[in-house]
Amino acid sequence: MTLTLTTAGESHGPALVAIVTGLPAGLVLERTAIENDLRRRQQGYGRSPRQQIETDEIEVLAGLRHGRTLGTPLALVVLNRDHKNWTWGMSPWPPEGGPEGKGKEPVTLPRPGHADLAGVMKYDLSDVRDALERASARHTAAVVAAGAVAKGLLAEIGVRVESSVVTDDLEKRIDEARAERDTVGGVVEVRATGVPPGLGSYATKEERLDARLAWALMGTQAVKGVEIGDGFGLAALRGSEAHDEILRDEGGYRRETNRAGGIEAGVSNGEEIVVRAAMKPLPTLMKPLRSADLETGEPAQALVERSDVAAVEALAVVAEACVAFELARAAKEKFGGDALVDFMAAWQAYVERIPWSAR
Ligand code: EPS
Repeated sequence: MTLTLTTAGESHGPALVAIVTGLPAGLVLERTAIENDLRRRQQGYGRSPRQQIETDEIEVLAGLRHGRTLGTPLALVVLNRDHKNWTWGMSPWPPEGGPEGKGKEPVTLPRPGHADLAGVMKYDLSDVRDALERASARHTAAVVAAGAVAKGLLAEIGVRVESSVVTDDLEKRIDEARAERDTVGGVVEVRATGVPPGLGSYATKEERLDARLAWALMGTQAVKGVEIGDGFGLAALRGSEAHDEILRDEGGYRRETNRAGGIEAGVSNGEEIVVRAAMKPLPTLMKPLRSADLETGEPAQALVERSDVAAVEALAVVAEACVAFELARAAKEKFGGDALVDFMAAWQAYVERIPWSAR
């Protein structure tokens, strides 16, 4: 059984939900580790005042007993504290009483760069809110919760996943953009150590680890580019400069360089996994771009509402979660196991068989 993640939840609805299936039984989950990642995602320079309203915590509804997974679907909930301001506007059922609170006026001014215009056309909507609520990056709280669980499984086999922001001078860029009522993006990097060779496969496109990482990252709000290792830079090099020569010593096979970012032919090669994601500037602008009113068709300025100036530091944490989940999924496919002991035994036997030492 592979790992799967299903999420549900709107930005200002009652809650976000994450259901993870395929976890082996007997994995100890640390509540503090999950909530620590949720906290990290909320921090970062340039975030919106929304983050002062939210204090993301998880509730576990299923799949865990006394801190250990049962091998059954794990259901996690992150409540939206801001929902109390939207109880009429985001009521799942037809609301009782008169319109009150936020979300009572329909949004008809689509923002360039957001889901707004495509969403209303695709789903036959008249209120942009029906599209933007699910498209919102608030969703990434559920992804981070699931990623923290995946990191717990990976830690059992010595895999560590960390992230950072690569873009320089981010605070200065954010300050300047805020002063000009604008937004900025940036680039984040995720590195995973201890990943054994052989995760993913060249056998089919779907199994390729690089394709899976790119899918997971590109499926994250505001990501417009993904590269593995030296990625786009490799295109300018000669083959003799681009590939990582194979050396052999008493520890096994190793490379002196890692331009491939730890993946060759869609398979991990035992080196550090290095992945980058590029985030576009956020589309909700205090200085709005040109748009058209959906009701009248007349030229108008796009919707202006509370938002982040930048969420690049948050994306680093989200990207870390995405990479962790995909690595855990690939590890679960390789080592199997209904119980953690079986997963561990298969991993142990494998790393003893191959000439490789962790890095
Ligand atoms: C988002 C808009 C903002 C962000 C939100 C993503 O939300 P709001 O409209 O409530 O201020 O704060 O991100 C989060 C709430 C979060 O927890 O990351 C958007 O349009 O994508």
